[in-house]
Formats: sequence, structure tokens, C-alpha cells
Amino acid sequence: MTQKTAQVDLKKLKPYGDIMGDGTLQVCFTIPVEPSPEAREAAIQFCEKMGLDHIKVATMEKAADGFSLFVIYGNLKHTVDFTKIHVVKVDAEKRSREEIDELIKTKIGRKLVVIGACTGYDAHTVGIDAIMNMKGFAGDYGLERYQWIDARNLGAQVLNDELLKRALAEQADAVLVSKVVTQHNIHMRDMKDLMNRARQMGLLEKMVFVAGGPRVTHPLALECGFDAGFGVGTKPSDVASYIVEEFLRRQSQGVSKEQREEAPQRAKSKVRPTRTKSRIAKSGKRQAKSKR
Ligand code: B12
Repeated sequence: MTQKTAQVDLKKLKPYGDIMGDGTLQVCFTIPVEPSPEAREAAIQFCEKMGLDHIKVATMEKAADGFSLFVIYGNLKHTVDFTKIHVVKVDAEKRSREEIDELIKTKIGRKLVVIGACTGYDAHTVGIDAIMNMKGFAGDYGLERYQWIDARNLGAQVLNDELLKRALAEQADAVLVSKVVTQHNIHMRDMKDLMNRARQMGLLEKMVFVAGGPRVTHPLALECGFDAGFGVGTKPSDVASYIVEEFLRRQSQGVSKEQREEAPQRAKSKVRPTRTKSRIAKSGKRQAKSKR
């Protein structure tokens, strides 16, 4: 694999199957007709329209009455210029639980209070539990396991107002919000509402706001006014790494509220900048919080 990597044309990147540049990929889909030679031909035509050639139908099976499932291999004609890709992403060095605990202990000297909930009428607790509860997710311990994080998981169906009042009362350093249900964009409405309330309560300066869920992305979270967003496959240590780094960033550099509020607009712009430095870190001075 190492030798093949050396031959990669990053300006004309293609999926890899067997030979560099072959563009081989697998697609799987269902069409709402019974399996038949006509259904197979329809599936091939879909693949041609997707830009595949050398199409091989590996599987055509009845998925249910009136439905056929296909697994198809083909070679993609299209290429992507990898050198021109710019992604707005969470900017934090990935650290282990032990490293994060050590960082908080030595650089902050007190436990970070992290409060989290699945908000609104969303009853999906599994995502926020995966991040916060002791046992964690995919072999990565949850925030409750961190010695220097005081993790408080409020569970599901917590209203925005309630979450923010608790965060204020408990002097939270970070607020974690889980949104799973996205029907009619309810997740975005709820997320924006929470951040508007947080702004009105003067909490933007005081707390790091993080959103997560299967349909949440970092740019979407920025658009809704959050500091960061995490999606599918997130591990607790990803979140802890970000929170501690962001906290330290604010402590050392500070940032003005105005600059911070203007930042989400940038995520909407057509040319999305690569965030080699944090959006927040680049902003001006912010007073480090001193409490407890
Ligand atoms: C389990 C489940 C339920 C359970 C929830 C039980 C519980 N205690 O959580 C029950 C049965 C209650 C349920 C109910 C409903 N559900 Co449901 N449910 C699911 C299911 C099968 C699994 C979700 C899950 O647990 N995933 C596992 C976790 C670990 O993954 P995750 O949430 O993505 O979390 C990870 C990341 O996203 C991220 N993350 C998540 N939150 C956060 C937060 C922060 C701060 C961070 C940093 C990261 C982070 O980290 C996690 C770990 O990597 C999904 C389908 C699916 N396969 O995904 C449907 C699904 C989510 N449900 C769905 C729906 C529609 C409903 C109902 C509306 C159905 C109905 N008509 O009644 C109700 C809604 C009830 C309500 N008021 O919310 C839809 C949502 C569609 C949409 N996009 O809006 C899905 C996708 C099913 C589908 N395909 O239609 N559901």
C-alpha cells in the first residue's frame, strides 16, 4: 500500500480498487420493482448516469415484494482535485484521556464542569450517553471517567431554557447538546434557539457550546452559533480534546464577543477557509474566566 500511495495523483484523485487510478467503487441501492432482466438494465443505467463504466452487477435480490436490491461494482470516470479541498473542521489536537486529565490538572488546576443533554422533544439519549457516560463509546471512556472533568448528563427532552439555567447555576465551562431528530429541520431551529437564549443570558463568553448528532456537522453547528459540532462516530476523547483546548485558547488569548458572534457567518460563505488556527483563537482578546 505504501508503494502505491507514492503514485497517487492528488490532483486527479480516484477511488482505489486494485490498480492505482482504476476508480473502482461499490454501490448498493434498492429500486421499487421486482428483480428481472429489465430491473438489472435499469440499475445499470442508474450507474452509467452516476458516471460509472465497466459496470458489474454482483447482486440482484428481492428485498421485499416489489423491490430489488443491487450491489454493483464499477469504475468511476470522475476525479477530484484533492489539493483544492478546504474543509471547515474542528481544530483541536487529539489527546488521550490521560493527557487531557494532565492538561486540565496542570494548566487549569480545577475540574472542568461539562453539562450535557439531548434537547427539545428529542428522546434519543444514546448519543449523549456515548459521549458523557462512564462506559463511553467504541472503547473510548466517556467524560464521567475523566478525573478532571465534572460531567453532568441531564438526559433527554431537556428544554433549552432549562439546560441554560442549569448551566448557569452550575457554572458550567462547556455545554453539550445532542440533536438526533432532524425532521423538518427541527434540530437547526432548536440549536439556533438555544444559542439565541445563551446570547441573551450573556453565556457565550463564559461557556464553550458544542453540538452533536448523526446529522450535525461542524459547519452546521457554526451556522447555528455553536463553537463546534461533532457527527457520526465521535468519541468522547474527541470532544474532551476540543473542550480543553478551546478553554485554554480562550484563557490565553481571549476573544471579543462581537468577533465571536460574527464568526458563524463565515461558515456560510462560499469559499470555506481551512482552519489551521481556530476561528476563535484568531479573534481578539477575551478575558479568561476565573472562578471556583
Ligand atoms: C434507538 C432509536 C430510538 C429510540 C431512542 C431510545 C433512546 N433512549 O435513545 C426510540 C425508540 C425512543 C426512538 C424514538 C423515535 N425515533 Co428513533 N432511532 C433510534 C435509532 C434506531 C438508533 C439511534 C442511536 O441510538 N444511535 C446510536 C448513537 C451512539 O449514535 P448517535 O446518536 O449518532 O451518536 C453519536 C454521534 O452522532 C455523536 N453525538 C450524538 N450526540 C452528541 C452530542 C454531542 C455534544 C457530541 C459532541 C456528539 C454527539 O456521538 C455519538 C457517538 O459517536 C435511530 C436509527 C439509527 N440506526 O440511527 C432511529 C432514528 C434516530 N429515530 C428516528 C425517529 C423518526 C424517531 C421517532 C420520531 C419515531 C416516531 N415516529 O415515534 C421517535 C422520536 C421520539 C422522540 N421524541 O425523540 C429517525 C430520525 C429521522 C430524522 N433524521 O429525523 C431515525 C434516524 C430512524 C429512521 N431512519 O427513521 N428512536
